[in-house]
Amino acid sequence: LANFSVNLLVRTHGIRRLSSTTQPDECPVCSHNEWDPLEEVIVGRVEGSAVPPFSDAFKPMIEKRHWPFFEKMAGKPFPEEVTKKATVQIEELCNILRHEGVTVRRPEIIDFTKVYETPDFTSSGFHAAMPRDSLLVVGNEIIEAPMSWRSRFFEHRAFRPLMKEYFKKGAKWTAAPKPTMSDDLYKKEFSNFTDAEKIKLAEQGKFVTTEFEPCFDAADFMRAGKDIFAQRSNVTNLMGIEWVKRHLGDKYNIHILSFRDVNPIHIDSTFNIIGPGLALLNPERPCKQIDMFHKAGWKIVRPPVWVVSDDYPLWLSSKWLSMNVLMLDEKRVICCDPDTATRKMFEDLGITVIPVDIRWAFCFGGGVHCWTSDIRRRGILESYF
Ligand code: DAV
Repeated sequence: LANFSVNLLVRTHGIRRLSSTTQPDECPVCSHNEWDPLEEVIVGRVEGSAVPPFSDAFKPMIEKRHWPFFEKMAGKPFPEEVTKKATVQIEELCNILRHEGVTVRRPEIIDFTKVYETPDFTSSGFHAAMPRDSLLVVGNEIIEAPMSWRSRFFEHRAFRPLMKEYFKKGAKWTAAPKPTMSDDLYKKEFSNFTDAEKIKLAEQGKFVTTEFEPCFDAADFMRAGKDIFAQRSNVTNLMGIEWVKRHLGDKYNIHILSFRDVNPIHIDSTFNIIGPGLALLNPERPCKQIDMFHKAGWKIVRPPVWVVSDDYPLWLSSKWLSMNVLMLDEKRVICCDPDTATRKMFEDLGITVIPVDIRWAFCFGGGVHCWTSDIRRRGILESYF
């Protein structure tokens, strides 16, 4: 009976939303920014995931204390206990999204332990847990990012049934040029550097990836209508950003941002735009171009440090996944297990927090923003900058 009432509630809610709103564009894919009212979202899956091979591209991004884990587990499934707990927590995230009237879509379950070989390398896979990393939605178009880790070369396959469906219904579907991911794309020596050296190298524009060929992860791009903010990171190079810029053309302004960050990978735990002219900036990662936002009249908020117990093995990220939040609209945020300070920050901004505990899912490298990719938000292309 309980299940039945839940279903009914969701359906009624869904119908009410549909009838009371007008989608300006009939295309199933339409999202211009990170905060317009969310209507459809892809939520990743942890089932089938595998620990990536401890490659030259991957190793420098992992904290030294986790190296023994990766050395031992490379190519194997992630520990079952953590996978199970994360699966349950992500199911709960999906339920919460449905209750808020959002259509939730999921990728296929794929066995990522399977080894593959290209003319340039041999690898096994990673996961389809973070659609934000691999799918860049710009208006009616979905761009499959080329990625830069060999373990993510075939990740797009988990999303292909959805891509085909969206394409049939009118979406524009693009696959960015696939890198060879040959040895020339990586600086082998990078894992030998200390944190201080890596910060210095980043300031000189040097990262694990070279400029041998374009590469990027979608999560290094943050959308605010006609302005899109990108960072050169360990997984996104300048050629990759240039490819996105030329591909999107004059309709969009692509700005490159840089931060003081020992391990730049994905912009959304560093700089997360949560409303028109409103962004969260990681207080430990100052932005060199921040004045341009002040000049544009934006409000830049530095979130508090999040307290998460060390019982959660954050193998692939920092604790700053706390600011990796998903906006349901300008006034509602889905936020993982907010502490008092985080809650107060949102309340002071007039934003209602919808909490969800996905701390076990954090262990796979991403927060709520990473775990999702918005497919449709109700709104039009505007300029906010
Ligand atoms: O801790 O800034 C976040 C990675 C998100 N995919 C960090 C890494």
